[in-house]
Amino acid sequence: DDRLPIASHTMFPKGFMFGASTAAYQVEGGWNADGKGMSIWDNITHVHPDFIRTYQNGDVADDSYHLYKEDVKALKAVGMQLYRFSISWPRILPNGRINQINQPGLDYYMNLIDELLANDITPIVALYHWDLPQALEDIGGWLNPDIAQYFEEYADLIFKTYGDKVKWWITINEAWSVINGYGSFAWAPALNLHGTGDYLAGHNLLRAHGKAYRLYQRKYSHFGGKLSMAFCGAMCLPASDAPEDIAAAERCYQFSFGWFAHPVFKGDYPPIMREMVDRNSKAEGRNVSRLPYFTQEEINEINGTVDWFGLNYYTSMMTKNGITGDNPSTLRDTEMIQYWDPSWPSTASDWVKVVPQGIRVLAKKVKEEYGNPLTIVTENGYSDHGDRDVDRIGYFESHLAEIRRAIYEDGCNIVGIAIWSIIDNFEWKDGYTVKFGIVEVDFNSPNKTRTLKKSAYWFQNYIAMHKLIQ
Ligand code: GBH
Repeated sequence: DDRLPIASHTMFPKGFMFGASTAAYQVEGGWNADGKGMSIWDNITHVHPDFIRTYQNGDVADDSYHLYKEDVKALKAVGMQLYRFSISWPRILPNGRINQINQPGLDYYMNLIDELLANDITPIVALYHWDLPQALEDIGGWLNPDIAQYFEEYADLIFKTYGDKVKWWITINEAWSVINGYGSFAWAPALNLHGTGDYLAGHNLLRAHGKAYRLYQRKYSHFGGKLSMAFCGAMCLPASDAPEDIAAAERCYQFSFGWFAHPVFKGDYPPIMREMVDRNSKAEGRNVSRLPYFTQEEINEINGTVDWFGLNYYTSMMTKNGITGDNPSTLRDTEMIQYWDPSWPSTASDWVKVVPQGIRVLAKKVKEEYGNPLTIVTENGYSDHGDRDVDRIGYFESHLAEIRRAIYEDGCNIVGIAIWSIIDNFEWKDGYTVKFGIVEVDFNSPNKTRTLKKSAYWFQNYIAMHKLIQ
């Protein structure tokens, strides 16, 4: 047995993988280099610079487009065995469609993958981490049902090109964040179609994922890769023992993680979500529910389309029964009121409080809901303004301890973690002032000098101390 009880208090199981994550728009820069097309984040930050609190953008970022070898060096220095990065769709297909392929874009990721493999670092590759080709947004983006096919065509090219070297795939990173761009002003493309556009976008994200998965099964299964989505949401803890608060926390889970995980594991939306949105739609005098229906064919296509569970966890929220939020909206449909427990420490991100026990509750929920899937924690991290790196160490220490409890005490099948993030990078609406890296990046230096922080040295030690010999 790999899971020696004697090691349970300190060690991770044999084979457990440590690694780190980034995303294309947040690190690459080279926004128009060598034939890359525009993404919705290039567009929104150029047209509306005030969309970002600091008026910054990802035009140059960490310049990983040119400096990826420095990133691999940093990963290697810390002793990381996994690197999770994303491919920029418009770097490969400048107009989003398969009729125009940008060879330098394909070469870039090939070089990165080869560099990783030469350093014994296993790539986990996400096809979509939010930088949609602007050309596709111009024809409706994730609201356009045809996007599922465009995504399939893009996935086909990616699997064909890198399939022999990449065994771990994520189709969509955080569909629940993507839909925020359709349901609010807060995220690109900022359409604010709350309670309608978000459900439509989510529907097409699921259809796109299903098509990419089936395509892999049909054409590329000989590569033996494993596909997933990376799921997210704040973990919802009931505000009290009252049954109505426990039920509200359950709805909260099903309207975030469950919205996307339930369909890909079980073929359709969580029943409670179906019921609430249908009921509210009807009460609003609509004949058609705001939450679209899958056809039977689509259900068959989507059902059973994850080989592993990509779990992103940063924080939790207290949840109680009640009604709030725009009418209509996903929040209002959920019928919940959320708040942070005042005892939870803050971070530099307004939405992240430090709640390590939440990751264990979440992992257990995933185990129970979906039959204990193979799980990798695909994101987990702590933000500061460059001033709280010691608290970052405490964050990781406590979350890793909860992950061990989830493994040994709850029997969760967690086999690795890719923390957010190896390097400081473009933190979306917070620009470069909010930092998640364990490696500092000097954004003012021309070569974006990378310097290991204390937390990087801590991680190096931690990995050495907590891994059972392979
Ligand atoms: C992850 O998202 C992302 O995958 C990663 O790219 C990111 O850098 C990392 O977290 C750290 O932020 O502006 O108030 O509307 C985590 C989920 C989704 C949380 C978007 C913040 C917007 C908050 N995030 N959400 S707001």
